[in-house]
Amino acid sequence: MIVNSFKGLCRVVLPLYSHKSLSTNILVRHRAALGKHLLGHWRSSTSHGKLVRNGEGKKSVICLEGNIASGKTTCLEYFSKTSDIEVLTEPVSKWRNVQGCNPLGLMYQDPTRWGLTLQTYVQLTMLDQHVSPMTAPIRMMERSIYSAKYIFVENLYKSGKMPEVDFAVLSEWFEWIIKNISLPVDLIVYLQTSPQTCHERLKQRCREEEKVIPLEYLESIHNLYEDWLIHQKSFHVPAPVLVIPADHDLKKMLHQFEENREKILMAR
Ligand code: TTP
Ligand code: MG
Repeated sequence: MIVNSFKGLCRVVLPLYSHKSLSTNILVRHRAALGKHLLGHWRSSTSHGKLVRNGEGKKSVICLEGNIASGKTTCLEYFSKTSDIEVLTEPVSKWRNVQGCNPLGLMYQDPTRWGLTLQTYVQLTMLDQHVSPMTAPIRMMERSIYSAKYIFVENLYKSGKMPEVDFAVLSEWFEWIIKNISLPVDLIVYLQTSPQTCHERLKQRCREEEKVIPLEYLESIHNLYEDWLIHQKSFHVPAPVLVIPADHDLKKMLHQFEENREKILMAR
């Protein structure tokens, strides 16, 4: 089921930095650093003096979304066997170990203290994935910078576990990023599960940090996902949504992935 067709609005952009509050010195250094990072991967668009990635229009980006343990990695692994697809799994290992620290574990132990720390790092690592040069005509990636903000940050804040000032700082960062940097997404594949199924899978998988996750947490994440991608009443949806029911066993899921192959890979 394709839920909506909205695409491309935030397709641009690293503006040439002319923000009044930046000093010339910072401006020059900023440009130089950006130039170094982006050289070869980006070009200035002719119309608005904005930067977009070379060949961006010819490639397609598919983001896999769904609750914790909904089967995103399994789906990615399945499609990684297809040629011409680049698969980017979520950088969970980084979230568990950044220079010897474990922000994911800390967040689950004390969300109020460490939520901002984890989510700042998640936002950085997701941004890094979105802007990294594509190595194939199709990219499939696990989650997106959008769900990190619209689902996880939102959940921490709404449940009273993230202080208002932390939420405000993260929100300003996020808004700046999506306004100024091109993060094209052509299709969202939503693996739709019941929170109960995810809870069962979590228990089986037994990731150390996640042992403390109660069913209610998965229910909150589920509701935020449904409001965003199914009812489309909470936040901007950056691409059309393909929904795949994902409560089934592995065999049936693989079958469904195959059945949806065309729809997924024709995202362009
Ligand atoms: P998931 O994105 O759910 O990855 P997964 O590998 O568990 O899912 P699947 O089985 O479907 O492949 O997230 C991994 C962990 O990171 C999980 O405990 C939730 C947490 N997390 C946050 O706390 N904040 C975030 O912004 C994101 C994206 C994840
Ligand atoms: Mg995964």
